[in-house]
Amino acid sequence: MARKKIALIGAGNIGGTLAHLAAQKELGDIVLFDIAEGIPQGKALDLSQCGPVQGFDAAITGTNDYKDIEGADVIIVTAGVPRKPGMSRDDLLGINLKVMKAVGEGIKQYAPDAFVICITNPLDAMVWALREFSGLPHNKVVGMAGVLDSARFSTFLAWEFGVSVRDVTSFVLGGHGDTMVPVVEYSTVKGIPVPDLIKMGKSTQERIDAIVKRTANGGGEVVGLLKTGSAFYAPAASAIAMAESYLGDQKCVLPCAAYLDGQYGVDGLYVGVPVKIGKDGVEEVIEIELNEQAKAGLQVSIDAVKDLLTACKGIDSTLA
Ligand code: A3D
Repeated sequence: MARKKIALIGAGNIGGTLAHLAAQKELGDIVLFDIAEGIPQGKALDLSQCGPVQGFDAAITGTNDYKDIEGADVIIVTAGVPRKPGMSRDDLLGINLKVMKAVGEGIKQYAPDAFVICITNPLDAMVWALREFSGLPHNKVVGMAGVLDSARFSTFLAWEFGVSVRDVTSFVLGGHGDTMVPVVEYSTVKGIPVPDLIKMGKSTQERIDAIVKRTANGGGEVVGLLKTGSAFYAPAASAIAMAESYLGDQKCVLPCAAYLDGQYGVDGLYVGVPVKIGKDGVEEVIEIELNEQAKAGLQVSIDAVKDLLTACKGIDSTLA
């Protein structure tokens, strides 16, 4: 069987971490692409030299030429600019929209059959624009945000309850931004919903509310500490989980920014919802019952995504 090919567009902090994780897991051969000359080549060489120590066989190459992504099975896009302290994700819109155009055209020309995972911010708008520019089917282009946001929520819940992170399941819906909706009712410790744990005296509503708030600001908290960039280890791990579900036809249910055509009453937008990822990409959007508060939160989030798309259309007339 031919080895799979993983193309990483953007060889910065997340791109380099993605390459390391994909190599360790032997997901396939890896091509690191960046416009910066020397960075993808240098990282590829350094990572290749991990192989003998760590015992992986993946071929890792760096390039500045889109031709080298030809035939990729999975493409993960991190190209663009990350946040600095004081910047919102939306401040990145104008710069990263141009980047999505170049990346989308490269994918369209060289890897139209790939499963594409977008990470570039502002996520819900960039994944939509990338899909538009690439022309790939909607089920083959998806945004990574919910897996990371849920991982942040789960981490804080595990700390709160003093349990293993493996026992915590949590759900975050909506856009990747301050309007994201962590759904407490669907978040559990070994199947016990968080509201029941509050009733059992294991935490209080106030403490859970604070965790919800911290989750929504999870990226900003890391940016504030790093000062020179944004989170990259957990974002990379999250995208790799999505790639593995596709490559292995695992059919994992993962919260992702997926294209909605009617589900949750939304048409023509990418919004964070639970989806099933298997060999056909996004195989199903799972519509869960939401309480009134979550519905209202989701609507705020959807409106914020709509505003971003209007801004994109104002910048690039081909998107209108
Ligand atoms: P960084 O380390 O700066 O890497 C970005 C790379 O993109 C750099 O190496 C650039 O040279 C490269 N680049 C810029 N323009 C182009 C282009 N036109 N073509 C190809 N490469 C280009 O950033 P990072 O890896 O930390 O973050 C990458 C993106 O992910 C940013 O937009 C972040 O905001 C975003 N991000 C999203 C999440 C989500 O959960 C959605 C989390 C963390 C970061």
